This record gives sequence, structure tokens and C-alpha cells, in this order.
Amino acid sequence: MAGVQGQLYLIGLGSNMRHWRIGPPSAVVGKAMAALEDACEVIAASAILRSAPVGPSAREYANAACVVRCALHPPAMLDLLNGIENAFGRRRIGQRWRQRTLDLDILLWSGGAYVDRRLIVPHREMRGRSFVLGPAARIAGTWRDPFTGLSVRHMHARLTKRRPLPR
Ligand code: A4P
Ligand code: MG
Repeated sequence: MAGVQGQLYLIGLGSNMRHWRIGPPSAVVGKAMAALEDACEVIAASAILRSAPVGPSAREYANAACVVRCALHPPAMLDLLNGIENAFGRRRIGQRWRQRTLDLDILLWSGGAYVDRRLIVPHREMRGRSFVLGPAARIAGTWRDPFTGLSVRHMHARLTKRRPLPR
């Protein structure tokens, strides 16, 4: 997917904690999309879907994805996303995968791959997670992983068609 002007990003959003003012995780994700809209043009936004937690947290997540266009290059985009996470009360302390008010990930970027000390794009866990690929496939199904060449729709289909091995 190539932008005529600016950079295109596929962003993954997730929350599994109630925010004292905003409300339940689905409302947090909705508000986060609105916050993104203040800085970027939101070209497509998925529905906000409920998903069972992957990892140690017991609480259900709300997940969504959106495609945004903006002038920011990847490091500045990460700063923007971290700023929004912090504004929603996320604190970077304690164990990884603890409950979080809001998690914003850069899944794909129109420039292809980007790697530096803080940032890896495509997101390293994207390919194996249906809570990421499910919402993403609804709005960016034809966007391809620059490393594998597989489209988001294809990656999602592979994941959902996977059957448990016979015993
Ligand atoms: N970072 C590197 N690459 C990226 C990228 N592409 N996008 C760095 C965003 N950040 C990136 O992230 C840690 C650091 O990763 C960032 O500061 C940035 O420099 P984090 O969001 O603070 O850490 P984290 O989220 O605790 O770890 P991680 O590995 O990002 O967790 P995930 O992958 O975000 O997964 N189950 C359901 N159903 N739904 C969920 O949304 N989410 C998680 C967390 C677990 N289980 C879930 C869900
Ligand atoms: Mg994250």
C-alpha cells in the first residue's frame, strides 16, 4: 500500500483495563482512535472487537486496527503513540504483558521494514496473533508483509485455518 502524500501506517490498538474516566476497554480503544485522528488522517478503522487474553492476564481485551496517513516517519510515529498511551494512564513498570490501559503498536508501514534500537516494523508478533490480524484483515486485507510477501488477509486465513495436531 503506497501513500500519495505522507506515510501510511497500520496501527493495532488494544486495551484490557477500565479507565476511571473513559470507561471500559472498548471505550478506551474508541477514544484512542479519536486521539490518533487529532494528529493523523484516519483512512480506515475496524470495528472494536472483544478477544480472549493471550498471555498471563485474565481480563478480556478490546482490540481494533486502523490505517492512518500522516507526515511522521516511524520514530516520530512511535513517539506519538507512546504519548497517547501515556495520556491514557499507561505506566511502563513491572512485568511485560501486565494489564494495560492502552497498547498501540505499529503493525505495518508503507515504507516497508524499519528497525532501530526502539522500534521493529513489521511488529514482531503480528503474524501469529488473530487479535491483531482479525481487525487488520477487515481494513487492510491486501497490504503485504514486506518480509514474507503475504497479505494481511492471507496471514489471517492461515492462522484461523490452523488445526490442532492429532494426538
Ligand atoms: N516497539 C518495538 N517495535 C514496536 C512496534 N512495531 N510498535 C517497542 C510499537 N512499539 C514497538 O512495547 C515495548 C516497546 O516495544 C515499545 O516501547 C517500543 O519501543 P510495549 O507496548 O511497551 O510493551 P508490551 O506491549 O508490554 O510488549 P509487547 O511485546 O509490545 O506486547 P504486545 O505485543 O503489545 O502484546 N491478548 C489479546 N487478546 N489482545 C491484546 O491486545 N496484547 C498483549 C501485549 C498480550 N495479549 C493480548 C494483547
Ligand atoms: Mg506494544
